[in-house]
Amino acid sequence: MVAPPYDIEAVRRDFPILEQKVNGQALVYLDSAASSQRPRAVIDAVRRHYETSHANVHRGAHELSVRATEAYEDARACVAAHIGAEDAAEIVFVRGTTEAINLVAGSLGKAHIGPGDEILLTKMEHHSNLVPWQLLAERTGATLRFVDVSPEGRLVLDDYARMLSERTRLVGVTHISNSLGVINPVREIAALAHEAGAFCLVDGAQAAPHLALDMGALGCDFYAFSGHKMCGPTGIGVLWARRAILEEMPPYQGGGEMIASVTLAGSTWAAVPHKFEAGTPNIAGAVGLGAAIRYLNAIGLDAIRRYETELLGYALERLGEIEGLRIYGPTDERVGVLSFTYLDVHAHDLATILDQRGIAIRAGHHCNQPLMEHLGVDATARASLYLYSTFQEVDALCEALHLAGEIFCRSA
Ligand code: 7TS
Repeated sequence: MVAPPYDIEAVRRDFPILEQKVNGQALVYLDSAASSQRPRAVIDAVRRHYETSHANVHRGAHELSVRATEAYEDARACVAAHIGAEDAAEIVFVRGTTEAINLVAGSLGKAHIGPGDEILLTKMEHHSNLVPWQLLAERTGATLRFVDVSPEGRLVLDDYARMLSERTRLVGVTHISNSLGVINPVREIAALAHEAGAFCLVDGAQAAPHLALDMGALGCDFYAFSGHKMCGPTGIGVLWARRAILEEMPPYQGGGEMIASVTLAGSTWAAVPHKFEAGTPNIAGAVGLGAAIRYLNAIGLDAIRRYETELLGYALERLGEIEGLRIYGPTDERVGVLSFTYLDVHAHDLATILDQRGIAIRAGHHCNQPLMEHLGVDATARASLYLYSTFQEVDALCEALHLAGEIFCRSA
């Protein structure tokens, strides 16, 4: 084992929640793909905002409102720099990935997608990159089509290239699957979508926590992610889109903050991104997300990726030694989101047994029901790793799985 690229013990001390015992055992938190934990830097930034700077934004009539507006817009600039956006106006704050995708479906979808048009998705999409398009298809008469997933757990790219046509209006794809852990070649996917004249939306919920992102290099049109999976608060997320596209899109929700002027006869819209931020936004959430990004960058996403890759290799090896355990997804081009089935133990029973030992994993369909059907399972257990996960935690997981296997075999 090579020395970790950062001081893992110091990083763990940054996360107060990890210090506790659960069910009498040291907490082993392996559910970061559902929601990561927050470092003290984020908790403190949110507390400081409420203690010193909170007021409503963009109203500017008094000092606190000016401070709150500056903090909110600073967070936007921080996100823009972090993902290589050309302009902070390309960052729309939303509740999370789900709302970002609903925004695109509700706005661009309504304006640009009609009967006979096709929306091309994949069989590995999270429900939040599927159901908004189903709703849109119902309303508009558009057709949804789905790129296949290979037995190894990768997108079948030949299939994708064949399915694209002049009818394809939008391609929606997850950057990293929340069940298979696979990293999809989104740059190539976006380039092919553009050749066919389609927009490309990337669901970055599982990628933003792990990968250094550069919107210019990726080449997609929309990129969505959530703060709470990358050490930030819940209820804050980001839709990035090219400014020219955002300017063309009609508003998503109406209300305060998003207008230039209102009369009883009609309204005109504020400039982007405010046109898409109706109502009082999650100001403290944005401040917390800015703090999370600064925290991750202080460690370095490349260092985090190197450490996680090392840890993932170890986890794949150790889990691979357990008889009767099957891991889904490829062994390379992936992150440490590890879905598995074990003997005939139901995933929920497995999660309960592990929880008794203080080990938190997720069990279920992971909002991936069509993918589960494709894999021929109802549910999987899922252990997910992040920058604060350790080799000892992987050992604890494997030990607990051995124990669960023994209990199961005795009772079977
Ligand atoms: N897309 C992907 C790929 C996701 O993994 C998730 C959440 C979402 C979208 C939705 O994000 P939200 O923040 O708007 O809820 N995934 C999971 C998960 O795997 N377990 O819990 C939530």
